[in-house]
Amino acid sequence: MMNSLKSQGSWLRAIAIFGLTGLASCSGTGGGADAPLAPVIVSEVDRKEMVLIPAGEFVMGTNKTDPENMHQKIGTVKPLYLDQHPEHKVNLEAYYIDRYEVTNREYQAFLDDTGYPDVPGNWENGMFLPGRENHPVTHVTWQEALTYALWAHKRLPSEAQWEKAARGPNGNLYPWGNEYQKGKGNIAIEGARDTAPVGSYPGDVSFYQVYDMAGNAMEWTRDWYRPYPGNTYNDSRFGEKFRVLRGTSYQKAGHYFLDAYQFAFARTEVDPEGYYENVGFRCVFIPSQRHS
Ligand SMILES: [Ca+2]
Repeated sequence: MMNSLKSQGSWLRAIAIFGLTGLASCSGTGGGADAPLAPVIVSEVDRKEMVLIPAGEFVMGTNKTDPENMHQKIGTVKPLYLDQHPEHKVNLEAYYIDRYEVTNREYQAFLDDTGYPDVPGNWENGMFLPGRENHPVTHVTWQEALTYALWAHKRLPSEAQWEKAARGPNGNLYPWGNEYQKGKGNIAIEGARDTAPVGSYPGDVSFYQVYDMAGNAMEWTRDWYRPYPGNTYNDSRFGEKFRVLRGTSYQKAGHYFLDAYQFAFARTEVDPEGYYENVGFRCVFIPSQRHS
């Protein structure tokens, strides 16, 4: 990953306060508080299609192990799977999640509307490159992604929200099922070796019809890198130092092409002040948190 740092100032806090007081803005949920939730909505601010993930339990994490010590063979610091232990059930209230990753064009609308001062690091002269309007925005820090989410009256997904949307109600190992199938997503050498327009890999789709959860850009979640309840793996990196990315990406470098990183429960922790060429995001909206 390419990584560098950006500074954040009081401007972010200003929009955060605005966002937290203005969570009321998605259409299509259909009237009163007791009305059934629509399966699909279009959010009013960024006009993105969002898919309902119904309330209920799902399977999070895994009990897989790495008996061959593959992580030593590939030279990674972190043992495989241990930070994803144990497999456990999580009950979430209903929420909506963007069907697609946030695109360059959508991020441009955010910049135009807010005057936010920092543009993604791969843009030129304040604009994304020609022909890339529907590619996922990348090179954005965690706080920039969060600021976009607040502007759109949404939130960044928790790890649990992201993982449920990817695995579905039956705990799929991959968004599309339990068997890895090459070419399903824009992943490493199987794909475009670059970001692709969102949704352009029709096989990279989850039970809930959410796209690009295996590949294209990795995605920020709002969560710190912490152990799951009942986890016994003692990692000094746990705590409020790193934010968790979910999914893998087009990037072919490093170890991310290995099977262990393709599972829908895989976690990648990174410095939230960095920005990365293969990291973007999508947002969630929680109907019960709407203001009346
Ligand atoms: Ca993705």
